[in-house]
Amino acid sequence: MIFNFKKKAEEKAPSEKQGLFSRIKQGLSKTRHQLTDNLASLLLGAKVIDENLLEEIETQLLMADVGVEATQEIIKDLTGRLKRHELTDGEAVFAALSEDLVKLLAVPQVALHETTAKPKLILMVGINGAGKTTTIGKLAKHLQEQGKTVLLAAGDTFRAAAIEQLQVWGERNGVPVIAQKHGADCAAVVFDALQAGIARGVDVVIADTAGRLHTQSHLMEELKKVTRVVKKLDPDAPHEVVLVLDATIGQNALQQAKEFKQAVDVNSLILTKLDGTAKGGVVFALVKQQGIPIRYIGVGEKIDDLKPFDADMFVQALLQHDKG
Ligand SMILES: Nc1nc2c(ncn2[C@@H]2O[C@H](COP(=O)(O)OP(=O)(O)O)[C@@H](O)[C@H]2O)c(=O)[nH]1
Ligand SMILES: [Mg+2]
Repeated sequence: MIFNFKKKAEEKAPSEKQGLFSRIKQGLSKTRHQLTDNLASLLLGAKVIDENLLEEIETQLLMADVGVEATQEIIKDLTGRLKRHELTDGEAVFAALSEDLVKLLAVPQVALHETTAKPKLILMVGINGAGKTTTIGKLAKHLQEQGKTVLLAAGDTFRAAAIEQLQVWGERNGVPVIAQKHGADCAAVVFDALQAGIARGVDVVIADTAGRLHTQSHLMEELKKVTRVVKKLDPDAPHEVVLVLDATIGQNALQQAKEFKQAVDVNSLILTKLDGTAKGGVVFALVKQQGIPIRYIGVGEKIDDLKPFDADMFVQALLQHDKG
């Protein structure tokens, strides 16, 4: 009963929102088992709410990869509440924690396609295997469902298979894919695609790029070149640079984000593979460190497994204890 304090998203929700909620909840099950089940037994068993209990909460947050900075911020707030005698029971602690977690995620959540630019150019960056190409396939479908026309650019010219992989997603979604040969200049491919997008009047052009390590400076230079070249067609392009990060790497995602941000002007994040990890707390660490919004999260390999990120819903899905 204790953890039923807040079911806003579910109660208010029309069935579509409820479906989204349960899918996110399901996708977060590993992290939830790690974090929420442990918190639940801690708080349900707590006879007194004191600093020792807060220390145990701290450990649980760190173990779920919430990160040192974000965890300290939460514990500082809880300590303050404890001193003000606001934390009278486990339920109050849980409610406060939930509030703090939502607050951590409170950076402006601008819709991906909110710009008036047409086409809007979205550049997907990230290391190999992060989930860029798959995410593009999913995002294309999501945008189409919202009535947007989409065109894809096979900008990962480094690996031959990557071009084919994107073409498969293009076919699956019935959207055109602009591609050149394996080894072609990525900037040229993206330029062509944006030009085609302008000529065809499409709403969104999504460009794939080669996976690179942040230590590979030539690849980082190539990325900068892409962002320079497209400005010849639209001085505001790329309108969004999305860094795709694999959630299963936990805290290592922080360093990756830092390095990418040094090379290009990353302005949003997509976190993939949350379904495959107990380290989903990295969401909080990333937003705290980067101060940029998470747009979407990946909760599976299928085309419908990309979900818009909503801080409130995410925290509720994470903290909802099944035995409630
Ligand atoms: N479980 C799971 N797998 C994912 C998710 N997103 C991507 N993948 C898988 O991660 C692998 C690498 O994806 P890919 O798009 O090729 O990565 P890229 O190298 O960055 O383009 C593939 O096997 C995808 O199916 C996700 O949200 N959940
Ligand atoms: Mg790829």
